[in-house]
Amino acid sequence: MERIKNAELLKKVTTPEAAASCIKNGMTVAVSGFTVVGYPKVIPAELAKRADNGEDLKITLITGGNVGDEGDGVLSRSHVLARRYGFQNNKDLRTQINSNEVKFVDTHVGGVPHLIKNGFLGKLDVGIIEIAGTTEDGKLIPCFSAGITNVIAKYAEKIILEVNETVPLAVEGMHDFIDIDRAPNAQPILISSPVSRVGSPYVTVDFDKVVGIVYSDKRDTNKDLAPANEEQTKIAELLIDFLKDEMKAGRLSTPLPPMQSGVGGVANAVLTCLAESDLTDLSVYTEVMQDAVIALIDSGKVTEACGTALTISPSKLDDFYNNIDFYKEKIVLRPQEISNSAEVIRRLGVIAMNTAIEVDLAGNVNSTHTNGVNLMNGIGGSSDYAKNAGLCVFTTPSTAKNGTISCIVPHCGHVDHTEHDTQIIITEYGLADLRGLTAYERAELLIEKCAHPKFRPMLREYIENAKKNATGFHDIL
Ligand code: 0RQ
Repeated sequence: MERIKNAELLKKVTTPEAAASCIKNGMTVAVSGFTVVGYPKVIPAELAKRADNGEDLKITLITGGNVGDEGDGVLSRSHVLARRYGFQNNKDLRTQINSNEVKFVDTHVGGVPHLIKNGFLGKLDVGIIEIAGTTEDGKLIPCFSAGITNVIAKYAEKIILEVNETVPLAVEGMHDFIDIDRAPNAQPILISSPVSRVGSPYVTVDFDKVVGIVYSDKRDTNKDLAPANEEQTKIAELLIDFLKDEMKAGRLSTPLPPMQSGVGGVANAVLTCLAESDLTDLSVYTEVMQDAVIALIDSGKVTEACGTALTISPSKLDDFYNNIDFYKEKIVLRPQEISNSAEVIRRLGVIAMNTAIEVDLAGNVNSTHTNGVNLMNGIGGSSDYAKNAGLCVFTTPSTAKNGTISCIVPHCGHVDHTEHDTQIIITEYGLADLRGLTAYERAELLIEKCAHPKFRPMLREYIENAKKNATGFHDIL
């Protein structure tokens, strides 16, 4: 079946070579997609081919979240990227960022639309948007992410569309787009629950800006998630027991406020353990929904969920596609400006659960750099949630690199989330509730509850030495 149902847009179908010809050396290009879904794959391959054939082609690339290997991987291996804004988690790109070949500006996910709309990143020359199809009146039906798609459609000077024929057209209706005006005219976002709809399922685009449409048969390259290990499961259990105690004490509502869960093994373990717990009437207000959210919906524990991307593992994809109408009632895909909106996160009292690389004795968290200097992925949306959450949780194994490095450290080599925002820290050894504690108290609790026993003497010694030399309130830290 023809996926472009609008006659005027249908005339714009062309070859990848012709469509990509509008992208020239030095331009700024923004692409749709978030995590490994909904990002263009055909045009990046075309740009890589041109660079491999000797063309001088370097671009600035803006994304909403990370994109799959056919985006960042293909472009970095062909040395097309000069500058990069947004979130990334590609190993080849990471190497080029850490060797300074690619200039990377780590950007809050929730803040990317603001940077584009206000021209803070310069002119947006070309936007590339992957879609499942269009409506008869030419509205765009995005794939399984929303990200910055609506912002690209509005602010890019030229648009290329990639129609992905592997994505079921039944995705239509899963999105809820709302265009927020620039301040001071930004309208309030009247979302009262994860699935309350305030906008349109479609993205509108000015036909005159569309310079080419290409078809794609390239599937999103997602991988099956590894099952949770013992350490991750222990962290998840500690968190769930804590949430139950908080509900009993009346500090958290029953049912719980919506939950946000970050990326990585611990984050997935938490959601998996929630599915096995006796907690019910759960809801999810997050950035990336993965398999565990589907499992929670299947088990009846989660009644509603929203995020800016829905990433399903290959082994679970057919089941999901076969039951998509069932899930469409319970899942909404929102643009990242809304999924990560401080206003909504604060009002709903979202429980933010993110992963740290290291936590220092004051409670500051580093989630982006190893050894203080090497970028791992980026801040992503972790701060959008951590800073505005009703409850802010960070988890980390107590050690890294086969137990050789303590993840509880005297000082973080790099700080992403300050002591003013972090509240609950959990490792496989225990949970430290830092709320209402002084810096001294926080340090002691983190050592006793969270640090690996073999690193506790070293951390205690640090505190004792610092105390001896203290001349002021915070000198120990
Ligand atoms: O290194 O890959 O060489 O083995 O860091 O660590 O334990 O595999 O952890 O996959 O859960 O990711 C914080 C990176 C955790 C992720 C982070 C090394 C470790 C390993 C990865 P290897 P693990 P995970 C909103 C939420 C920021 C974005 C975010 C992340 C590698 O969760 O990117 O929160 N967060 N987004 O060995 C040296 C230490 C270390 C260390 C770990 N202390 N020292 N190396 N490692 N701790 C949603 C989105 O934004 C999409």
